[in-house]
Formats: sequence, C-alpha cells, structure tokens
Amino acid sequence: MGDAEHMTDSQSERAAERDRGKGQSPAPLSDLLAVKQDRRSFLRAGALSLALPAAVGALAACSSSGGSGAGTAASDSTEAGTGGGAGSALDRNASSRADTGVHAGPGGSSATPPTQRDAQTTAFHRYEPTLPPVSGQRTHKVNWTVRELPVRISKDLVVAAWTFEGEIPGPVLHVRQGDTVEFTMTNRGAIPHSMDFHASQIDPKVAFKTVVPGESISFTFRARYPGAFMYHCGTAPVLMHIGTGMYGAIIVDPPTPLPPAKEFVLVHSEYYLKPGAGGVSVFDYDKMLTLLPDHVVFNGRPGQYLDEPIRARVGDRVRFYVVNAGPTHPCAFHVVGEQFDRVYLGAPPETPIRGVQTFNVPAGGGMVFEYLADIAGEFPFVNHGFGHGQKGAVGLLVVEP
Ligand SMILES: [Cu+2]
Repeated sequence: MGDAEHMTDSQSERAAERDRGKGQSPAPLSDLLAVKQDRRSFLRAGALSLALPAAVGALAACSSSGGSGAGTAASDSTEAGTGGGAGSALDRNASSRADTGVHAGPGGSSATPPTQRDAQTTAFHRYEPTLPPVSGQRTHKVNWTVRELPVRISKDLVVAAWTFEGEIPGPVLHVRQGDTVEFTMTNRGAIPHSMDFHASQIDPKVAFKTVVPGESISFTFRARYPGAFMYHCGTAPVLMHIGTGMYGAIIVDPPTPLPPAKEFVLVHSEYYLKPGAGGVSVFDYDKMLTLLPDHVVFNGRPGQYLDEPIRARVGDRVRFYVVNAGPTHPCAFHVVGEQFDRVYLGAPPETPIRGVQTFNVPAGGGMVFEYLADIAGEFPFVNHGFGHGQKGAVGLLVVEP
C-alpha cells in the first residue's frame, strides 16, 4: 500500500510540474509547495471563471434584504432582511427540520453588501489550530454573537461572510464529557440565524430555532459523548448558512484524559463564490448546489499552514481533531509520509482503528486522528481527495528533531 500511496503523490507532483514547465526532484515538500504556487494561479483562474456565471445567479431573497442595507456592514439593523424571508425561515425551522432543511428557497449571497473599504481594511490572519485548554469548570457559559462581515481568507480574497463571533470557523469550544454548556446566541446580523450543536442531544425545535436580528436565544445541554463535533447555523437553507461560514468545532474530552499530545483542531470546509461589490466575493448558492467548490480549506483559509506550518517535536504524540463542516464533500484525511497509530471514529478512547493511512470524515462529522511523531521532517497533511487538496485543503506539519 505504501508504494501505491507514494506513486499517487508522485503522479500528482509530475502533473504539477508539467503544468508549470519546471523540473524539480519529486519530494513531498516540493509537492506541497507546488500546490501552493499553483494555488495562486488557481485563484486567478478561478476569479476569471467566476466572472462568467456571475450574471446568472442573482438571488432574490437577499438582494431585497441587501437593498435595504445601504451598503454598510451593519449590525443592529432590525429592518434589513426581516421581512417575508425572516418569517418563512422561522416557519420552516419551527417544523423542526433545522438540521436537514434542503428546500429550494433562495438563499441570497450577501446579507450586508460589502464595500471597497471592507476589502481594503480587512486584514488576513492565520486561524490558530492549537486546541485551547479545557477549563476546570464543569459548567461553561458561552455567549456568542452572530455577525455578517467581510473576512479575508487569503492575501488575495475577501469574502462577505456570515459568522459566529466574526470568524470562519467560529471559536473552538473545549469541554469534558458530562460538562454543561449554557449557550446564548445574539443575532447582530441582518437576517435570521440559529445554532445547532452536534455535541448536544436536545429538542431541535426548541433549542435550534431561528432567531431574528436583534434577538437572542439561550439553551443548555450536557455533552454526553466525547469526540470531535461540529456546530453550525441550522437556519434554512442550511446549505447556504453553512456554506457562508457559520460553523465550527466543539471538542469533548473523555473523563480520563487521552495520553498527552500536541493537539490541533482542523475544521474542513468548502467555499463557493462569485465576484461581489467592492472587490469582496460573495457566496453563490447556485454554485453550492453544483457541488464544485472554488476552495477547500482547513480552518477557513486555503493553504494557510503552508505559509505558517503546524509544529511538533520528535517524540510527540500528535492528535488532530478533524471536523468536516462541508457543507457537502468528505475529507479524506491523510498525513503524507506517516500512518495514524489510532483513529477514533466515535467516542475516544473506545475502539480505535489502528494502522490507518487515510480515513474519510463525512460532512457533518468529526474524528480524532493520532500518530507518533518519531521521525523529523516536513509532513503535508491533506484531503487526499486531491481535487480538493489542490483547491487548498493542504497544510504542513513540521516535526523538529
Ligand atoms: Cu445562519
């Protein structure tokens, strides 16, 4: 299997070299740098190809709400976007289909139309992949705000996002099995939103219901199982709300901690975009339905850990909590040059599978991947569905001697 594995990567390398007309010795690192270089040209090519269908996909619902948004990244607007769209979304969510709402209603592309100033003033930052420490408290009070605002996902690309706490992905929550989460969400956006924690077991009609702008919702749950779980906005159409940035990870530790490790959270997701006003790209619901993303990413930014790798030392156990927000495609998680000692498909530490090269994390799922870093080097981690890896779902883990 190892030979076949490297052959696959080498083929990818050769194809990349042919495209660039360069001659480099095949090696995993150069392979990934090739991805990085190609990514820039891909971004340009992607922008060009996006320009063609851009005129086709006008989406009614949010162009009307956007029309009243007066061109600023408003919060506190209680008028924009709260007309018929808000009511109908509430009705649908009240029927308890929040997590599976797939009706064909228009999703809009930008609740608060971005401006050129947004594109110029929105700075890039790396999303911190290190798992934050768990608090000693057994009850976690979490107060989050929903905002619609521009987010720079690369040096060249700003998107008109819908967010939890202004970030894609939203913040990482870290609790222990049996802990209580007292959650409050306040909607400071221009359209309705909601919250669905996959780590909870709760009546979705009550807890995950949609909140109109200016209002809040609170609910409480206990984290019954350990593992890596997704959270997301469940307001219909869910595809649009997840696809526009409303997702993140909640990590639940087992009562007996897993062995000490360097722990990282990787939230995998897709971007479907079209050009928007002021140089800020907007999300394209029609393209989301075509299932062909422009970018596929870890932690919201294409290739960000090529520029600033994740680091560990020889002798470390490395643990990845991989949550796949989708909204649609699986993540075939793989570390080039390594094998996973354990993969926990469900609640760790029970029944890991061992000696794993690659495992698919489904959209809406989360798994825990561990390996022993006993070899120094630069190890690319990828979505080994390489059509998606090539679009940005790739990073580097540097293991230092
Ligand atoms: Cu939402």
